[in-house]
Amino acid sequence: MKLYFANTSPYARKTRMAVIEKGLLDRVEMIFANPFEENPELKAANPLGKVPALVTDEGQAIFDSPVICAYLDSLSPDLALIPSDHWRWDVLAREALTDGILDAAFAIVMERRRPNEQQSQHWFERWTTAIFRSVDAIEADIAGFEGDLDIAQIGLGAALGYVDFRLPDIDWRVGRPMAKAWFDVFSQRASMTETDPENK
Ligand SMILES: N[C@@H](CCC(=O)N[C@@H](CS)C(=O)NCC(=O)O)C(=O)O
Repeated sequence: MKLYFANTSPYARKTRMAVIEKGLLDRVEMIFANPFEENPELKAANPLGKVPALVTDEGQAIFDSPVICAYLDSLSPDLALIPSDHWRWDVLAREALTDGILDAAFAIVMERRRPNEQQSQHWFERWTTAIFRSVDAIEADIAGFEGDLDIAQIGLGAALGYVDFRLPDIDWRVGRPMAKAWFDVFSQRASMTETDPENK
């Protein structure tokens, strides 16, 4: 199968981490694709023109990142990233929270690239508050991100890693020692170090 990715994309990072954690590296051809440049191959795989996008061996196009991760998870029963028992909805809701942190952080990054006079303080504040409020919720629920690896933990690693990478002024660690300690440990996983945008 083919995975279209950009090494600075946190959404793509999440899927690359899932590939590594599921032991699927030898089955995936990684294809670099800059979504902000003309790229017919990427648009054929994902009409939205976004990375990540995956094309299966059967030629089926799959996106976006949560769906790609669910597909990868379905390929082998070992190390289920999305449980099929009653914990499923807790894990998926936690994954959605981490995806929401990513969405807010990515929106801030894009907004900062617009001309100064077009930037919206209202939206900066709304997105920044959403990030802090979500990390507060994770701090209070840190046990939910411990134990056997799941897709919510991968999502949290990708989300906090992206905030550090692109928005170092948003200091989510202050007053959140549990989340900080969690990230310190999680960052040492091979799937995190091998996909770190600052190592490329
Ligand atoms: N919800 C999507 C978001 C993907 C996304 O926004 N990717 C960015 C790169 S980080 C992109 O390709 N942006 C190009 C664009 O918005 O046109 C996912 O989870 O995969």
